[in-house]
Parts: sequence; structure tokens; C-alpha cells
Amino acid sequence: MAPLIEGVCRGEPRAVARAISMVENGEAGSAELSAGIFHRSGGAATIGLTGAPGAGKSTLAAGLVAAARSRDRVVGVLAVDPSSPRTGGALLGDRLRMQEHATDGRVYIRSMASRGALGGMALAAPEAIRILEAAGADVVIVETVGVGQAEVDVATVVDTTVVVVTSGWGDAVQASKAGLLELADILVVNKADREGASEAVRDLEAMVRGGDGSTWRPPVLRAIAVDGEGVDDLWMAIERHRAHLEASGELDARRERRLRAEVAARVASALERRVDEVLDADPALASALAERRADPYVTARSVLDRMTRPPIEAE
Ligand SMILES: Nc1nc2c(ncn2[C@@H]2O[C@H](COP(=O)(O)OP(=O)(O)OP(=O)(O)O)[C@@H](O)[C@H]2O)c(=O)[nH]1
Ligand SMILES: [Mg+2]
Repeated sequence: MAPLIEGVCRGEPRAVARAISMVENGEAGSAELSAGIFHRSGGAATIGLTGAPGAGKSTLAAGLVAAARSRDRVVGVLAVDPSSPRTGGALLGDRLRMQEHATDGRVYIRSMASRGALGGMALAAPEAIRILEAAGADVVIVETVGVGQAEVDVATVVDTTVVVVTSGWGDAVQASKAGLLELADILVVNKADREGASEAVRDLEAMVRGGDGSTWRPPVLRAIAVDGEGVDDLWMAIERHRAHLEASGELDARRERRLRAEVAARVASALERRVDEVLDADPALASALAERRADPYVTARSVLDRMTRPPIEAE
């Protein structure tokens, strides 16, 4: 494990890729890896990009990578797809604009499936972010691919959440229905080269809250990501948001909340495993439940009793 940890800390792309695979697959050694890199993590500004499929998240991500590189920052990009098996580099690699960065030694690009991982995205993504931080990333961009809960989950692993919608009637409403507006620190109306950008901006402006003195009001920006238009404005909005988080103390609060949530997720997944072990080890308990002689409340009580009993030490 030591060579892998050293490789990650030296920023070697192969070591970084190997370490993230390890976490993604929940391999043995993940805990040792974590112990080896934790003290070097926590240094990056983390940015989440979420929104409907095809909204332009990857194109915007590529633009943000360019913006970060022009400021000499080291960048990590994670494309997280909790719904499908791993697709290797295809997710981002096929994007022409991302390809420009694929050979830049100061940019780490990685797609990651977390369906199989314990706790899904809640556990795998934060650890992958820490690996990138240990490798020297100053900025980590997390794009969620696919639909559903993932869109919402990204907000729980990053400092700044950018919600991307497209021009045109209805998209803002969809985002609102999906609960994305509450998560947004910044909103981007992309594909502003198409009709309906002004309407989408207006709708979103009417829907966002905040801005009364100390609270942050999510700005609504427009972009034409394919042409790189609006990307610098987005970068500056991200920096403003970060400054707000730091000045208000919210950055530390968010980070502490996230670490606690991660511990809770880890405890929950360990407990789930233990419940199965207890039931498997006690056929009477398991069959009483299966045959509906003991209800789940009673069974839970019995399982907890067995868990808290001190283990019998063998000679
Ligand atoms: N007209 C127009 N097309 C755009 C714009 N930005 C991105 N696109 C195109 O929209 C398509 C989807 O862009 P992506 O960046 O892959 O979108 P995504 O949100 O990452 O998509 P998924 O990861 O599949 O959910 C691509 O063909 C882009 O070239 C834009 O501002 N205007
Ligand atoms: Mg994408």
C-alpha cells in the first residue's frame, strides 16, 4: 500500500487511477489508503455540476478546466454515474473539448460508477475527491451523469453546486420539480444560442430565494458552453460563492456536515452487514421472522441485543 500512497501523493496519474478504482470497487485496503492520504486532503475547491441529461454539463466542465488551467490550478474531474456499470474513460473521453485536457499532466479526468460501491456515491465520491486532493488538485469538478437521485446527491459532496438547465420553456420548471433549485448555489441557463434563454433566466430569477443581507442568492447566468461563452462568468461566480462560504463560516460548517454524513453512511452500511450476520448466525431468529411469528420491531430488538452482547472469546 505504501507505494500506492506515495504515488498518489506525488500526483502520478496511474497511482491516482488505481487508488480511485480501489475505492470505487470497495476493495480491501481502502481503509489503509484513506489513512495514508487523509492528512493531505481537504485542500481543493470542489464544484458539482448537475442537471438534466444533455444539458451541457461536460462541455461546461471542459470550459471550467480551461479556466482553472489558465490560472495555473491543478484540476481533477470526476464524472459519477451511480446508475450504470463502469464505462471507463468513454464518458468524458468522447467529448472533444475534454480531450484537449486529457494529455495535460496537471488535469486528472476520471469517470466513476458507484452502483456497486457500499453506500453508493455517498461513500465513493468523497474518498475519490480526497485522492485527487492528495495528488495535488486545487480544484475538483464533479459531474453527475444520469438521472434521478444522483442529481441531488452531488450537492452533498461538494462546496459549490452548479445546476445546469437549458434554454426553452419547461426546463426551469422541470429543475424545480426535481428539487434542484434548492440545491443550487449557482444556476446556468446553457444553450443560450437557442430560443427561450431570456424566459428561462426570468423564470429562474423568480424562483430562487435568498439574498437578504447575509444569505447567498444563487445568481442565474447564461452560457453557450460549446462556444466557451459564459464560462469565465461562471468561474467568477464560483469564486464569489467560495468567498461567501469562507466569510460566513458556511464552508467549515458544510465540510463538517459532509464528514459527519459520511461517517453516518459508513456506520449504516457496517450495521446493515452486521444485521445479516446476526440473522444468518441465528436460524431460530431468522425463521421466526420469515414465518411471521416475530414482527420486525421485535426482531430488531433481538438483533440489537445480540449486537451489544460482548462477543464470546474463543480460547
Ligand atoms: N446549441 C448548443 N449545444 C450545446 C451547448 N453546450 C453543449 N451543447 C451540446 O449539447 C450536447 C450535450 O452536451 P454535454 O456537454 O455532453 O451534456 P451533458 O449534460 O454532459 O450530457 P450527459 O452527461 O449525457 O448528461 C453536445 O452535443 C454538446 O455539443 C450550447 O451552449 N449550445
Ligand atoms: Mg456529461
